[in-house]
Amino acid sequence: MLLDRIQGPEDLKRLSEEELAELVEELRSEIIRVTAKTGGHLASSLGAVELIVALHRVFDSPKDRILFDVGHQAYAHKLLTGRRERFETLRQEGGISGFTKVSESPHDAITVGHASTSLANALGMALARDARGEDYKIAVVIGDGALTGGMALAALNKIGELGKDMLIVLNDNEMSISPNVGALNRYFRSLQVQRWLQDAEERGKRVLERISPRLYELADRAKEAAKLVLHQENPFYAWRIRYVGPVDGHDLAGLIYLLDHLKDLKGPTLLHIVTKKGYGYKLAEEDPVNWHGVGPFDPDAPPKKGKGYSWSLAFGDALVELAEEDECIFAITPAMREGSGLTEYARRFPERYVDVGIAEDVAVTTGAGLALGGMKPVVAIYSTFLQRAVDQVIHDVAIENLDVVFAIDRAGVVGADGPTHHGVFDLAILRPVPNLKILAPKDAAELRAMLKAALKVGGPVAIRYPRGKVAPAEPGTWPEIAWGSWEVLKPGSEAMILAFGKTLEYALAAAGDDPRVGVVNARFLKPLDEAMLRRLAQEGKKLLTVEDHQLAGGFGSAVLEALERMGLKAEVQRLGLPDRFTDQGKIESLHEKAGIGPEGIRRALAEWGIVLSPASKSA
Ligand code: HTL
Ligand code: MG
Repeated sequence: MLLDRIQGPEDLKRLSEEELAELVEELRSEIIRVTAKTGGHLASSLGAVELIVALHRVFDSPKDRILFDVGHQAYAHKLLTGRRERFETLRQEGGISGFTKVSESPHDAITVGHASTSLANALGMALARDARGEDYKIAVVIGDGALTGGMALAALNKIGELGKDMLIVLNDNEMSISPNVGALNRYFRSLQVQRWLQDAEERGKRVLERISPRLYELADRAKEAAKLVLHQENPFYAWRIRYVGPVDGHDLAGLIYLLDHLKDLKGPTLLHIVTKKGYGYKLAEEDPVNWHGVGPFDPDAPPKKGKGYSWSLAFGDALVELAEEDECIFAITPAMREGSGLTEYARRFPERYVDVGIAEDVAVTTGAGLALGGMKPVVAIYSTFLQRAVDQVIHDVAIENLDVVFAIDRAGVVGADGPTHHGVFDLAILRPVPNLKILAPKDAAELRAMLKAALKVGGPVAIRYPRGKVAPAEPGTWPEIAWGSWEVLKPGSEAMILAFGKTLEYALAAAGDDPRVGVVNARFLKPLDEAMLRRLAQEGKKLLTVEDHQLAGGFGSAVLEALERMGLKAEVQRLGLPDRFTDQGKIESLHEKAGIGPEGIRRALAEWGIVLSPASKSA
């Protein structure tokens, strides 16, 4: 295999054009072979193979900096930059990241996972480069989805003003995870043919002729129209950024030729390439939404998505039922329709559904506006991505105590996506915010009860639930929940484990049927059930808090604060994630490592002389 001979990008420079084409095929096969075992962002990575080969052929990484936005499309980059052997460990515990990561390789220019950060990083790097009088090149790969984020657009605004030298490759596959949204995206679709009319028309013509005779012919015919678009309408021109494209992003020779011409241009240039998500793998091409991120799969069969029922679907199904009854309900997603369980809702209530693009800040403040306009917005957002909208929650929603419900999915450790995606800061972020209430259900029925109650109680309410499976609740049933109440799931004579959501399972498993250890479903995280907490403390119970969240600022901290506030003394131990970033890996294994799984709970109880044998675990 050619790939065996590629130790780094320099080896790529020695290959012939034919060999490069062969290498592209090998990269695709290797990405499919390994992703079938590890799972990962297959469709995005397949669509970027030619681009990545062309970039490494033309630029000199790591001297030149190649930045990948989100970093989920960079598998070919990993394979070409000395990580061939370790590629099998993709997304596994102790293995290489599914995104680019500075500490993993000198070829990874930025550490990513969240979208829309590449351009601001590139701006900063360009400022640093110029300040230090260095002369390396900066190339940015950003998807059409990532370009919907305000951060990307704001960075472009500054890059254009300063005229910093960099090449921005817009990898446009018309897809975010689901079909992309936004006016800019509409505009891209309206671009039938573009020409490179940068300084000399003839030069542009030659390039175009070389890239694609068909495009050249079309361009010639549409010359006047194209000019119009280029000079008067093209939004990048308004940003003072040179625009080139759109060109075929799977034409390797064309890409290399073009990049070679663009790499030395002064000022910022945006090359718009059009690619197909999942390119080269039929199943993924046909169903890019389901092949965006996949678990391990059989390469010859469609992916088994959504095996079983999930927390996301439990939320989405409940919201559909509620929206049938209440015409004021409005659902908002920042580009996560499928992941948030809103596919059916979007189909049923298109007029009360909005995908704002990868713009969590806009999602939250649109919720504020909807509430001010008299609607009942539900903002569905992953815990990790809510980090992008902290000020919007505080400033736009909470200060005026607006009726906005936050459905916080993927709360807790999420597994193979690793530290960029773990949802382990939301409680610390949200707990100090006045007016905001925070809930966490133990099962799908309780999620339904909470969602219904949240829409009624008024003011902002956040409901947090983990990634993964949950048993479906009975449709049409709406269990009542006493607002603010915890629930004793199992009494205990000596110690009570206070847990919520995912860690309740662990608490119950650890406690087994030992009469000394009880378990409380601490489902209201703010406000806490202070009446129950007072009672437990007064009874002299030892309290063990367990949370799938950073220990700092989380639920255990809230319990300590409440005890102090009430002037109560109790023996307390807190289990949660330690003060370091949690690695990628299997959720249960990461939990055990952090000591919040059943073993960790048993160890903590043993500190109090309550020794439970794993065998006492009830079925
Ligand atoms: N919100 C933020 C801030 N960051 C991320 N990463 C997401 C949501 C979730 N997400 C991805 S990949 C992706 C989203 C929305 C779509 C990106 O579309 P783009 O790239 O057009 O940029 P493409 O896949 O090649 O089409 C991940 O979490 C990996
Ligand atoms: Mg895209």
